Amino acid sequence: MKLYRIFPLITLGLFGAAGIATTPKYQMTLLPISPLHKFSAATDLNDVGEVVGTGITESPFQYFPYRWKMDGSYTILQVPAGAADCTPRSINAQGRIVGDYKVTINGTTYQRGVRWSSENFARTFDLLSGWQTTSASLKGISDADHIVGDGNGEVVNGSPDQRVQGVRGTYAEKPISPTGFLTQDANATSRLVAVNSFGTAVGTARDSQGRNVVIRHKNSISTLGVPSGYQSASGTDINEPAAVTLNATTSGGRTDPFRWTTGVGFTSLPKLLGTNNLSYSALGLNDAGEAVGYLNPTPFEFYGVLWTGGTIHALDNIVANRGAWSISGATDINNRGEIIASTVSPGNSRAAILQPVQTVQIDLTLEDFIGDASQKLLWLVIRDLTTGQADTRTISLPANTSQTTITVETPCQGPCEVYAGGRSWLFQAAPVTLSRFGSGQVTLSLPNGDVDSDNAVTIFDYIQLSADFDKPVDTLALDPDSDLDGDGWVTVFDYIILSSNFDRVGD
Ligand SMILES: [Ca+2]
Ligand SMILES: [Ca+2]
Ligand SMILES: [Ca+2]
Repeated sequence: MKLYRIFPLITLGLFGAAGIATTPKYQMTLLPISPLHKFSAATDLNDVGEVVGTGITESPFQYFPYRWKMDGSYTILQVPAGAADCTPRSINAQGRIVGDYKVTINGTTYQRGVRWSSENFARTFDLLSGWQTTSASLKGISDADHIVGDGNGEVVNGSPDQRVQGVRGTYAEKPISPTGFLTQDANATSRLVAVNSFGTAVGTARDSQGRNVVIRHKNSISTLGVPSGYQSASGTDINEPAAVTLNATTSGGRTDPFRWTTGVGFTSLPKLLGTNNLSYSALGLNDAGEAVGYLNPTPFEFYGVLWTGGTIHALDNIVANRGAWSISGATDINNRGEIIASTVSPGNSRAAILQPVQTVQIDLTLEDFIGDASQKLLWLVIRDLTTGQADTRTISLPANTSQTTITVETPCQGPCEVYAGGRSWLFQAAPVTLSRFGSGQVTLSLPNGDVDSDNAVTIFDYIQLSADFDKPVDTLALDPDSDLDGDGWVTVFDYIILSSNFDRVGD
């Protein structure tokens, strides 16, 4: 939890790598947590905007499993009986989740794997049944329901094997199968941390020279080795094209970020200018090959980074609204370019989602209005049809106009709907598709006549207008919207507007 910012960031933003012409722009949202929890951390996200991680209490530190959705809601997931420190590690497109928890039996603490259905039912408390396991964890689930992780205690010839090894299976079936080791010495270990929907997993194992090397596993375990000149390496993520992120460590103890791709092999990921001697870790990868991770110049300093378009960005430099929060790391990036990050401010540490910023231009007309539109607050809602996220704000038009163009930035992306309405105007919706960092345009013309603001022009609007009839608007204590056209009086012209839109219902 101790994440200090003491490293001067004078070089950030001065990266000289060739690549994209425009700087990506991101918006940050802290993920909500229960008032019972102080800190939070995110571990994984899927392509429909669901995030998993933990809410954490302060004294003592205890970890509770969370699933967040982009509609702003969260669920504290069911915890196995007797479990402590329950952590979801991965979520797939179907909303299925895997992770681990700790349980203490007769004074000994065991770690065990767990999986949750999309309905929040913790399905498997006895993962690795038949093993005498003290340590088991599920680390990854693919969109095709492959599960990978690690565990010890496989019973071989009647006795448990205490060496940690990779395990894999599918969401629906038991038991989980062991992957074995690269070598058969007493210190052998293997672990799997991520899997793609073709069933190819990535992880780390000790080889016959005692080095940690990057491994893949589909039908059997195989080594990718280590980048030339490095002492050890560990795999961190794999995408659908089977590219891998990994980190390699020098004899001097510096860790460098790499990608491995089929037919190419290892490629080092760029560093921020002037930081070549500092350690980096690449943690998460999307299908386009974008990666996220962190720079840690000392064991206590962390700065989140994004690799995209052949260059690197410090996340602090490309997030528009982070306020007092610094972005100390990023765990994964999905195919929409959304990033789960850890953020720190003095005394606190919270999980956040970073989303690409898109732009929408709305050409807006308030029908049948000649008054001062700046006095009429309206609602504008941009809804992301993929994630359910609703970007809601109030708007007002300039004085003495009933028509204007409003340009707003939004984290909504892909197929979206734009709604505007409120006061005496019916809500109208228009579809728009927003490519990442792109822009779109909609035209909305809002019918007038909804005196009581229930988004329909009905007899009740007629009754209210009748009650206010022939009065100046400044004498109407409760309902100035009876003056539909904004000329200051409730007259026959307002009746005509209401009549012409009678029985209409807003979107
Ligand atoms: Ca990933
Ligand atoms: Ca109405
Ligand atoms: Ca009027």
